[in-house]
Amino acid sequence: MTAATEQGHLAGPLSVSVANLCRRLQPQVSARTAAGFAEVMRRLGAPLQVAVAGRIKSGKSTLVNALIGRRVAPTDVGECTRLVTRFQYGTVDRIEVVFNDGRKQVLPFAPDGMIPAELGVDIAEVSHIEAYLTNAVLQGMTVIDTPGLGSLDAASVSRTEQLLGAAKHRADDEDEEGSDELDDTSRNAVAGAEAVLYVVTQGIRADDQQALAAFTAATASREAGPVNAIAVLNKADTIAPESVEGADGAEDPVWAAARILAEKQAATLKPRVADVLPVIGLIAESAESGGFTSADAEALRQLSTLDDDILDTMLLSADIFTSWECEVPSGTRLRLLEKLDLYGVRRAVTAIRAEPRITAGALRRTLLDASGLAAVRARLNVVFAARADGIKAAAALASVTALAHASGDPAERQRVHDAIEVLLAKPEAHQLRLLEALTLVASGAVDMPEDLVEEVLRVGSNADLGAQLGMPGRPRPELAAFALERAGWWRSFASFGATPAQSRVAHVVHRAYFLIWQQLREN
Ligand SMILES: Nc1nc2c(ncn2[C@@H]2O[C@H](COP(=O)(O)OP(=O)(O)OP(=O)(O)O)[C@@H](O)[C@H]2O)c(=O)[nH]1
Ligand SMILES: [Mg+2]
Repeated sequence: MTAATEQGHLAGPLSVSVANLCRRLQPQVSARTAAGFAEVMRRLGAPLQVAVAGRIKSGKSTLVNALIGRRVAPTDVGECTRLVTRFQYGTVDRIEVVFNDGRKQVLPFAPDGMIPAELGVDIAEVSHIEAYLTNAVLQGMTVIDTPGLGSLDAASVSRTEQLLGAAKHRADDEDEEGSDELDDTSRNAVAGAEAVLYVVTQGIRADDQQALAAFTAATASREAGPVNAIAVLNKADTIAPESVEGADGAEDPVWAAARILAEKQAATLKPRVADVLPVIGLIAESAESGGFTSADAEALRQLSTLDDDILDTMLLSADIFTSWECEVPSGTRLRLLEKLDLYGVRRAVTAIRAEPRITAGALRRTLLDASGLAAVRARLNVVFAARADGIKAAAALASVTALAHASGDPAERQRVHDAIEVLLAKPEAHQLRLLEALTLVASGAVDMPEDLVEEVLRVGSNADLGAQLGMPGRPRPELAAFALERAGWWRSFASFGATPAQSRVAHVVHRAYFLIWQQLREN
């Protein structure tokens, strides 16, 4: 493999520098470390690796399907829910089962287009599944579905923990002489996810916190958090509004309750995540993946003609909804429940009553809007896509450090350490400090006025210079003048009027503006 193909599409200048560092050091380190570096370079060129994690049955796979826009991950049952599955972009749809010994076996998708529920292989020997899809979303990120944490099955928990970087490194690393295969430590170091979409439901438990902590400690070279973790409160539709103070009486009490709960949970999960977004994964999946059909719309239209009282009674519980005597066949009603659940059915009926001639397509869009998926997508873009360079580079540097550490050769460790020091002094490495500042500000560890928080978050994205300055599409001279002005403002804020903690952040932001100004002047 040549350096050029290894580099693929690197996320930005910092990733390029880290890849160059790996390539330069490769001939100077042991064969085993060099193999690890090759893996780090390969991953730097790949899209951001986003793990969808959370407790068992929290709706992870459902959300994965909604994000990809295709029902491809099995939900509810089947042995695949106990395996890590990586959904990534490929030019041909295919499934590869990867075994613990490195062997691979190609499998076809099931007739319904999903990963088969049963693989027909010994699952104890399976490391994970690679699923390749020709899907535009996956060009921007690899989505990793994980088995539920807190499940009864120890093997699937350990698979997820390994992915999230929580697996304990083997203490008694017996050396396999002369082997240039990756040992467990190295494999863990390079295999971890770079960002996590954390799925919680109504109750947050201690192991939720632990999993997030383990992830943040393992993925970034420094203490990370809200920079590479997003949390969603899934199954928002199942929250009983009367159980949440302040939700009753709102126009949509269920969403009001979800918002209040999500805010409370954000306080609990701080500073691991900046905030928690409510979402209804099930409705999002049905609306986005073609699950919601015109036959469903027709059945809902029929239901909407029922008397209010009758419908209210039917919607009290799933049992009543399916067993009630009514024109719509009970099998059809069961199908509606599986796709939308009670809240979705009610939402759809309300939409039809408000606009009786609504088309099936418009109804689908209404349901999609009601699911909250758009906000999750938008946040993924801001938080992950725009910061991919910094996030990927930080993860790669953490891996490089771990690899050097695991080599057991002090000279090698020193060489790698020195190279990293040189890299950290370069202008593009300023992004790492900026990510750190973002973490402090977004998590509330450093208090800032709301408008300054927003500005820090904006500058900390690397979407494009105009967007970073909050003036997309403006001419360069105008952008340059603004960057210079803000650089000056943050410098004086750092010197006067700021607390010591604010001042440290302000220096970083000042330098960020200064670097943007330099870039604008150069070309
Ligand atoms: N009402 C409702 N049900 C949901 C929602 N999201 C998922 N579900 C249901 O919850 C069940 C579990 O969903 P999965 O997506 O399989 O959950 P998971 O976290 O992947 O489960 P494991 O992989 O087994 O840990 C399924 O029956 C889904 O239909 C939601 O937003 N609302
Ligand atoms: Mg699952």
